[in-house]
Amino acid sequence: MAAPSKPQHGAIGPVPFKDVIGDAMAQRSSPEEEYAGVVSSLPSYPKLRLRHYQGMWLMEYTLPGIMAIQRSFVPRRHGDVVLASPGKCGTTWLKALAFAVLARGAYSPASDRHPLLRLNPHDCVPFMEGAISEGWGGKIDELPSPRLMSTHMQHAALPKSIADEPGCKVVYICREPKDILVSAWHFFRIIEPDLSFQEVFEAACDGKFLTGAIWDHIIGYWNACKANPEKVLFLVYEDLLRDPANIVRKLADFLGQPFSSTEEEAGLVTDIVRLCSFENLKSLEVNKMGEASFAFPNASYFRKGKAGDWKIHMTPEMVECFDTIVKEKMHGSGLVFA
Ligand code: PAP
Repeated sequence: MAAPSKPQHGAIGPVPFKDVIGDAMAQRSSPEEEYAGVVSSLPSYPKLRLRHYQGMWLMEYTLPGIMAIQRSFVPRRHGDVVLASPGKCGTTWLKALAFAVLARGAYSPASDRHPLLRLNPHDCVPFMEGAISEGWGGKIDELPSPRLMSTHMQHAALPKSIADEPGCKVVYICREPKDILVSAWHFFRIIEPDLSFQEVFEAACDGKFLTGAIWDHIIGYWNACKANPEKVLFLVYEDLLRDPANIVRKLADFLGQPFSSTEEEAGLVTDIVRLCSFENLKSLEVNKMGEASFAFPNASYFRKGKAGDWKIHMTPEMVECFDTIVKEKMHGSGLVFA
């Protein structure tokens, strides 16, 4: 196993978030107390640990972070990159790919010292509202530019500094909504073993999901991408499964770091795809054991890694009901999940 290499003073981002946190537990500060009163006064849906805030049902533990971001998120010069998703759509994969693409100058994707070989992708790219809720806001501020971060916030909930700031790019990933439900159920069962798929399904039909109504989440970023494709890149997990190399090139172009012909000839795209593949990441020691944050083991981020698992979890009635809702909600958007 490669030895950890701490980011050097004056380092260029992105650098692994966990290396910046280091052993600085003492420097942790929490906005939780400040927002605790507000959060506890919000309507709750205990089964999924949700609270109703700004018209959305959201994971309770992320709310202090969301409130802090909305109040005071400051872009760090130009170049911040925010990876966004409703959750359970391949965020872990996107984090690995974006980190490998943006950090390829410092870490060759073929190197046996690459940070993704010793750290879970969530430890390389901080989940903003989660990390801030846990008291790591100061450490996110410390990350060298360009910073790479992630969020599950809906587009309508983003502060202007992320949604409108031209220097802050957003990469969104979503997937077939029925697979989101299935993946979320398997994940959530780790902390709520008695939760049935039926319960997750009914809640989701009612707009109660971990990050707000799934369709609102997707449509928000879809419209933002249509309005400003230079600012928001809209990706779909199934496209990534079909042709990862193509999406990696698209990602690098969008982030202003296209692959040079020398890099193409050297096979960098293939190296990145291989490094971040489901099979490779899942097989790494760090991802077989160890806990990232929020009580979920690293292994829980690598379940099946395939499209269409809903077929073995949903009855024809469930499929019909959910497809009808999604179709209605997305009507007129031009977005269709095949
Ligand atoms: P998060 O919101 O908790 O971060 P996220 O990474 O968005 O989760 O989604 C997890 C899904 O991505 C899992 O799907 P599944 O439950 O249907 O299996 C997980 O297996 C899949 N996934 C994670 N990493 C990869 C990867 N490298 N390639 C393909 N799929 C992946």
